[in-house]
Amino acid sequence: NFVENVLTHPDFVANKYTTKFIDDTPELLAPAQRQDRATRLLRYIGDVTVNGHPDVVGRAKPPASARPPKVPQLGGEIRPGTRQILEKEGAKGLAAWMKAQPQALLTDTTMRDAHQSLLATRMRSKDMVAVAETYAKGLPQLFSLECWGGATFDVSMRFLQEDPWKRLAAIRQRAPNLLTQMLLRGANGVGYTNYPDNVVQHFIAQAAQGIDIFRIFDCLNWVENMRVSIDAVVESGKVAEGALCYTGDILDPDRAKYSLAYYVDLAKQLEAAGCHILAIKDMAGLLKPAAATVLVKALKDATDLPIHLHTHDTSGAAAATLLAALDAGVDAVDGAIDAMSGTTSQPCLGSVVEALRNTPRDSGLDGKVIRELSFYWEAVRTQYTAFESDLKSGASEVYLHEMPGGQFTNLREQARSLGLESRWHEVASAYHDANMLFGDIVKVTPSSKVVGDMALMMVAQDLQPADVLDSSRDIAFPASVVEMLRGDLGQPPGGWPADISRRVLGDEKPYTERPASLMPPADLAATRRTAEEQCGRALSENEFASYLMYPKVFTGFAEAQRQYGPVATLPTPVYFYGMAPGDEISVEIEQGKALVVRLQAIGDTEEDGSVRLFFELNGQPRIITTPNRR
Ligand code: BTN
Ligand code: 3PY
Ligand code: ZN
Repeated sequence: NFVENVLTHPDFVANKYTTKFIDDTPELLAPAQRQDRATRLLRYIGDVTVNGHPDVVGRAKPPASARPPKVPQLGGEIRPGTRQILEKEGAKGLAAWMKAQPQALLTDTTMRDAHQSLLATRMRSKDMVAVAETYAKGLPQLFSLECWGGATFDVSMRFLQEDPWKRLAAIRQRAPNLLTQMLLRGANGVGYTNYPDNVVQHFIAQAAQGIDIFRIFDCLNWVENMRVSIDAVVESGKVAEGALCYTGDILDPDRAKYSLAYYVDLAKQLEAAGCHILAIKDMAGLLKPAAATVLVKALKDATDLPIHLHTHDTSGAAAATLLAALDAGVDAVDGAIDAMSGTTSQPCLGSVVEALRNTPRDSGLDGKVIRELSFYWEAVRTQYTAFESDLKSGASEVYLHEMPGGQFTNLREQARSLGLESRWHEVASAYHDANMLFGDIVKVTPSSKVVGDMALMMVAQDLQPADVLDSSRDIAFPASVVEMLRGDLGQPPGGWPADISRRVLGDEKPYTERPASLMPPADLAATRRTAEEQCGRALSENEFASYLMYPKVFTGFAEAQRQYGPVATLPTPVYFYGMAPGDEISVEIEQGKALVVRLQAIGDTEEDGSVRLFFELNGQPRIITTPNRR
C-alpha cells in the first residue's frame, strides 16, 4: 500500500521528488486517514464480500427468503413518560411514584439482556436505534428500556466495530420520554475485573449523560464492593438500583447459605447504602413462583424501596414467577418483546401484559404495538441466525447448574471449541461441582466465568471434586481461579473455603480487603496521553472512558475505524455478508448525508492474491482492490 501510494503520488509521477520526498510527505504512511469515509466503507464492503466476516464464517445463514425488518410507523406525538417523572421529581420522587402506582411497571430488555442471552450480544445499534421512536410513541407507559451495559459495551467495540456511546446517545435522543437503563457490574464497571475507584467514578459520570437507571450488582453480593458505584450514581442525580443477586432456593432447607434472612439482610444493606430502587436480579432464572411470593413480601416488609424483579426463562416457568411476584406486590418486572423472549432470555413481555389486562395490575401497554414491535424484532433476529444457539426448549436442568442466562450459550460455545460438545451435560454437572468447591457462590459476571473456566478444566481433564482437592495431584488451575481465590473479585459470604484456597494458591496468601482499596487511583491525565498516542488522535471523554475499561479492545476498535470507517451505518446483512453483484444500498453516514453504493461486478482473484470489486458510488465508478484471504 505504501509503495502504491508513493508510485501514484502526483509529485512522484511528475518526477518532482527528492530523497527527502518520503520525509516531507508523511501522509503516505497513514493512507487510511486521508481516505474519506465513503472509500473506507467501500474497502470494508469489498473485504467482507470477498473474505466474509470472521464471526459468521462457517455458521448458519439467514434463509434467502427472510423478510427484511420493517419499522412500525406510528403517527402522533411522543407523550410524556417515566423520564419526565424523573426530571420533575428526581430519583427519590421516581421511587415514591413507583410505589404509589397500582399498575405493573414493565422494563423491556430486548436491546440489552435479551440479545446478550440469545444472540451472543451481537445485535447492532442500527437495528435498535431504528425502533427507538416507535417505543417512545407506542409504549409511553413502559417503565424503562434496558439498552446498555453488561456485555454489550465490550462486544460492540470488540466484535461489531461500533461505539457504544453513540448507540446510547441515539437511543436517548429518539426515546426522550422513556427511562434508559443499564447494567453495571459495580467495581467491575462493564468489565471483568475490579478497576480503581476513580475509573469507575469517571465511567459513571460519563454514562449518566445518557443513562437514567443504573442497575448495580456485585458478583459475590458484597455490598462493600458496590458503594463507590452507588455513591457515584446518587451524586450524578440519576437512579441507583441496587441489585441483590438471587441464587440457591430460599425454600430449600439444604441451601441454607442463601436463606430468606440472607436476602433480607442484603436488601437492608442496599437501602442503607443509598439505593433508590431494590432489584432482585435472578440472572439464572432460579426464583420459583412460591419463593417469589415469600421473597417479595419479606423485602417489602423489610425496606421502603420499590422492588424491580429481573429473571430469565431458562426453566420455562419464569412467567409464573413474575405473576406470583406481581401478586405479592412487586413494583416493576423485566420482560423481552415476544420474538426476543423465552429460554435463556427474559419472559415474554406481551404475554405478561395480556395476563394482567383487566386486572388491578393492568400495565396499560398497547398489545397491538407490542405485536408490531415483535414482528419487527422477529425479522431482525433472523439476520443474526449465525449467533443462535441450538437451545430449543425450557429445561429444569438450570436448577442443577445455576448458570446465568447470559453465560449459558457462551459456555456451550466454549465447550464446543474445546471439543467437549457431546459432553455438555457433564459440563453442566461440573459447573455445579465447581460452584460447591468454591463454597457455593453467587454466579454472575465475572464470578460465573471463573466457575465456567473451572468446570471446563474439570471435564477436559476428567477431574472429580475429590481429585481437585487431592494434594498429590499436580493441577494447573486457570488464571481466573487463582485470581478469584486470591481476593481479586472480593469476598463471598463466609469467605473462601480453606481447602480449595490452599490447593489453588499454595503458599500465596489471599487478601480480604476491598480490591480497589489497594489500587492507587489511575493517573487520568497520563493515561489519556498514552491512549491518544496509541490511537494517533485526540479522544473524546467518552472514548477515553472506553479506553479506561478496555485499553486493548478500544485501540483495536479505533484502528478498525481508521481502516474501515463508520461500519455501524451499514445494514446488518451487508455488515456480516457483504454484497452480491447487482445489489444496491443506501447508507446514511451522517444525518442528511447518504451514499448510494452499488456493486457492479467482482473480478477473479489475481496472481498476487488480490480481487478487484467494481462499485458505483453515487453513480460514479469506483474500483476497490482487496486481498483474498480465504
Ligand atoms: C478488528 O478486529 O481489528 C477489526 C476486524 C475487522 C475485520 C473485517 S470484518 C470483514 C473483513 N473480513 C475479515 O476477515 N476481516 C475484515
Ligand atoms: C452481565 O453482567 O453482563 C450480566 O448480564 C449478568 O447477568
Ligand atoms: Zn439477566
